[in-house]
Formats: sequence, C-alpha cells, structure tokens
Amino acid sequence: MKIALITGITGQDGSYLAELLLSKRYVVHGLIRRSSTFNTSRIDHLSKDPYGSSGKLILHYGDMTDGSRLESLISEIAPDEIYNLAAQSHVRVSFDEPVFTGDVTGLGTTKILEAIRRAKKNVKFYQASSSEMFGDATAPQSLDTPFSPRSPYAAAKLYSHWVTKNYREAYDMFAVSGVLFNHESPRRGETFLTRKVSRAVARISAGLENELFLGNLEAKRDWGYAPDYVVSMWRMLQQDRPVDHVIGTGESSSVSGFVETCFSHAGLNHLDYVKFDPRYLRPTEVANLQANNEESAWILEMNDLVRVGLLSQIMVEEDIKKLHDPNHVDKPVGNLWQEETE
Ligand code: NAP
Ligand code: F7E
Repeated sequence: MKIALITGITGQDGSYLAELLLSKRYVVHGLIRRSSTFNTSRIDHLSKDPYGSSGKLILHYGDMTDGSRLESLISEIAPDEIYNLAAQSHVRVSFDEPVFTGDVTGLGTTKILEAIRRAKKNVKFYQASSSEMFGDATAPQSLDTPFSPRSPYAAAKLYSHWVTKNYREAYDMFAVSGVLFNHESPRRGETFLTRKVSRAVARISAGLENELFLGNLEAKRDWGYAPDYVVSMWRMLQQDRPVDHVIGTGESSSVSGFVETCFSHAGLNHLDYVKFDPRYLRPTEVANLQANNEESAWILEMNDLVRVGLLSQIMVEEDIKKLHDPNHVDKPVGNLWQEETE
C-alpha cells in the first residue's frame, strides 16, 4: 500500500484527490486545521470507505505556518507521496491578507520541502501551482510564457513554484509543479465565482433569493472540472522523471458568459437578477487565462475533459439537490475519473 500525505485535504481538490487515492488503495493522511466549527464536510463521506477499497484515511491537526509540526508529521508518516494543496487560495482575499497569504501559500511550501530534505527519504512532492502566476501575460499561456503575477496570492504561488524547482535541482528531489488553470465543481468554495453563481441560481429558482451581486464580468477564465485535474496531479507523480505541466482545457470563457449559461440551465434570464457591486473588484485584475497545454496533452486526454458547458450544468443541478438535502455529496463524473477509479 502506498502512503500519501495531502495538505489542504478539506478543500475542493483535497477531497477529490483523497477520494481518488483511496480508490487506489492508498493510505491517505490529511493535514487539517483546528477550527471552532466542523471543517471536514467535504471529506466526511470518505470515512465510510465508499470504494470498498480498504484504503485508509487518517487526519492530523496541523498548520502550514508550523514548520516543526510539518517536520515531525512527515518523519512519523513517512509518505511515498506528498500533495501540497493547502493555501489561502482566494485571490481577492489575498489583497486584504497579503502577509498571511505569503506565510501559508508561499513559505509553507518551503517548510515542507525542508522537512523532506531533512528526512532524507525518497518522497515524491507535488506543488499546486496556479495559472494566476501568468497574470497579464498574453493568452494562451504555457510553461514558456513569462510569469507576471498580479496579486499577493499569485506572487506567493510563484515563490512556491520557484522554490520547488530549486529543491528539485539543488537536492535531486522528485518535486513537480502542476500549473493548473481554474477548476471548479459542486465542492468549490461558495465565494469563488462559479460556485457563487451556481448556488445563487439554485436559490433564485427556488424563490429564496432574487438578486446576485458580482464584480468584473469581462474577465475570461479557462474553467475545467476539478475531478479531472486531480487525476493529473496523481499522474504527474507517476512519471519516470519530475516534469512540470500546465493543465487546462485550452478554451476560455467570460464571466458574463458563464453567468448567462448557469441561469439558462434553470430557465432564467441573468439580466433580471445580476447586479454590480464594486466590493468584488480587485485592485489589479487578470484579464484572460487560457491554457496552451500542447506539451501536457499526454497527462490528460483532452477529448475526455469535462468542459465548461457540462461543468456549469453539473454545478447548478448539484446545488439544486443540495437545497433539498444539505448532506448531499456529488459523485464525480467523466471518463478520466471512471478510468482511474474503476
Ligand atoms: P481550497 O478549496 O481553498 O482549499 C484550500 C485548503 O487549504 C483547505 O483545505 C484549507 O483548510 C487549507 N488551508 C488553508 N490555510 C491553511 C493553513 N494555514 N494550514 C493548513 N491548511 C490550510 O482550494 P482548492 O480549490 O482545493 O485548491 C487546491 C490548491 O490548488 C490550492 O493551493 C490552490 O491555491 C491551488 N490552485 C487551485 C486552483 C483552482 O482553480 N481551484 C487553480 C490553481 C491552483 P480549511 O478547509 O480549514 O480552510
Ligand atoms: O474569480 C471575477 C473575478 O475568485 C474568477 C482560485 O482558485 O483560480 C481561482 O482564482 C473571475 C475573476 O477565481 C466576482 O474578478 C466577478 O476575474 O472565482 P474567482 P480566480 O481569481 O480566477 C486560480 C487559478 C487560482 O489559483 C485561485 O486559487 O471572476 N468575478 N465577480 C468574481 N469573482 C468572485 N470570487 N466573486 C465575484 O463576485
């Protein structure tokens, strides 16, 4: 049985990745923060072993700012693979909390890499890099595109990206970065654009709300499906050599287009409900993110990806189900997921 450690296991990607690894009979260790309220709702269903795989899920309290805890955990667990997904991941919030974002999203990565180096063990390390690092670089973006971060979040991710490359080269570690473009799902945090919209559509169609306040509708994003992208994380650690990859669908859509489509899934006209609120604008915005993923196509079969039209439909339908049953948990769909979990 392989042993994996996932930081950020309670987040969107962490929950799908844990599910994927459990289906592959891994022993999955997850780092969780102590909080005064429950914060494990995305992974609670996994304690019941949904795949009958006898994989194990073990949770540990810890924080990305606490290097000594990370070091002792890594030496105690002795993982084969570490997926570093923990981050203050909200771009708008990173302007309000730039130092905290730097501590967690930036320096936290070095703390893990140092713990691996000191443990002197053969651990494969995955870093959750982000397309935000490209900032205002002309689309489409690939690993050859110069980085140009436009937020404290993007700057912190870029630091982590470079330090991962540095540890790979300096200490011959199997350390890779997946530069992932936006990926969404029914488990997406409620304050990110896609989920904010799908949730509002469900509530408006049920008569619970009648308006949705948004910021910049002009920005474009390359929106993919989170379960597909966690498959890419796992595959990156199964390569023979540590090679970074850009992961996206290769298509970008505007925020306004996404909003319009979501409302149309419920038979509604977005113009009747969407209002502008300047609080959701960012001091510096990223206009257009679109992946040029030619070099990474072999990691994910592009024809199998769930694309933005189906993604928005899944998200609206799942939010409608959640209104009726707050404990409802989505089942990942799509060819890639089926292929890896069968
Ligand atoms: P997410 O839902 O915001 O999850 C973030 C995770 O990090 C949560 O489990 C959170 O714990 C944990 N965390 C935050 N601060 C922490 C701290 N100080 N110590 C320990 N854990 C901490 O993010 P996601 O969408 O799953 O994304 C996963 C990773 O990929 C992140 O690093 C993100 O920046 C990166 N990324 C995401 C995308 C995307 O489109 N989703 C694209 C590119 C890169 P709590 O649950 O307790 O808050
Ligand atoms: O914004 C615009 C907003 O917050 C998308 C993170 O996972 O992906 C994510 O970062 C777009 C932006 O995601 C609202 O200005 C308009 O142009 O959903 P978002 P993001 O900033 O692209 C990258 C790849 C990551 O790595 C990050 O961790 O939508 N927008 N009105 C709005 N956005 C939000 N959140 N809320 C609004 O009301």
